[in-house]
Amino acid sequence: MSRLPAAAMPMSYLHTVGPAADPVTRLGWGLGLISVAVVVIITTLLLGAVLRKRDAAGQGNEVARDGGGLRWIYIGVGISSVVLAACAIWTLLTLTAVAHPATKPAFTVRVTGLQWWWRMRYENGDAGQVFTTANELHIPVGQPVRLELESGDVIHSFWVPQLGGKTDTIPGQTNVSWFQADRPGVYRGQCAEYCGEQHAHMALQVVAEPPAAFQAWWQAQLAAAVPAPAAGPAAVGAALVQARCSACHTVRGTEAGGIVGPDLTHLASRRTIAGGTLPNDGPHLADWIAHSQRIKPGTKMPEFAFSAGDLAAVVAYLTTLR
Ligand code: HEC
Ligand SMILES: [Cu+2]
Repeated sequence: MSRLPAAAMPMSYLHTVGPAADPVTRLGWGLGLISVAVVVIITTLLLGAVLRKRDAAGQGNEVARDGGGLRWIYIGVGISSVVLAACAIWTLLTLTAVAHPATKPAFTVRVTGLQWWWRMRYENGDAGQVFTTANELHIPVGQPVRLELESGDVIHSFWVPQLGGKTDTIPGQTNVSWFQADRPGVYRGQCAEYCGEQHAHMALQVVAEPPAAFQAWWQAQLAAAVPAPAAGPAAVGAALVQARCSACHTVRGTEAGGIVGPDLTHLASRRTIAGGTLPNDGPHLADWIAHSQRIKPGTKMPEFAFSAGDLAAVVAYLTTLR
């Protein structure tokens, strides 16, 4: 069972790509450099003072006698105060800059943290334009997206380091945030608040696409699931999914309407499954259905002891759900 190579999805807050994150990165570097400069200057002055005092030894302490020491203390406190005040002002300006997007967000996604995956509900004012997916957010490049963050169980924290800071998801509360990706790409995110056994397997991906590609994705997600074929393995699989999986999973356009697990209507369009734990392909789907408790011990997805034929049929059906 191969895990996803970490290098496939960079996750670095030093390489940010949007206006909700860039000012914070600049501030971080700025405060870091100022701190280094302060250490270097203080060390130099201190060494200078020690060496000078040694030279002056034996000739009486001039500095103490003419009161010059006190003057230097005033100058030192003055310089420190100005530098600290400048840092505080820069920090406040940065917080203001990332608090709200410059333009109206394109749409809102309601992200729910759950043990141990992310439900993502795209809202668009119009009830007919709402759909739900899991662990993979698609956004148009260069446009701010509003996020409503909530939890279905314990406290989680939503964090996509290249796009913005962390925001907790707290039961009974909705936290509002936003982000924007200025370059197309796939940005990895991760739950950043310990939330139980499989906290480490609660990742997500943000796929930033040119607006046309995003629109195509959006339209495809709005559609109901591809109907199951009338015969063959996928038809057998569709019946098994109705019988065994529909209590927890939704496949829009069928009778499966469960909401305990991820919406499977367009499962095959996603890159990964189970909170970024496995690549989304036939062998890994089969592995997940048969051994979910071995792959993610404690997950609410039970294991199924299907015959080899039935397992292959279920997977055949799931891979049609483009
Ligand atoms: C008791 C509820 C329950 C049942 C029954 C159930 N699942 Fe799940 N399923 C879940 C939960 C919860 C998750 C999310 C687990 C995680 O990522 O930790 C999940 C995740 C999945 C995923 C990964 C989806 C994604 O986008 O990450 C697939 C595929 C899946 N289930 C298929 C099935 C199939 C096929 C069946 C029936 C044979 C089934 N499930 C039955 C609860 C259930
Ligand atoms: Cu979590």
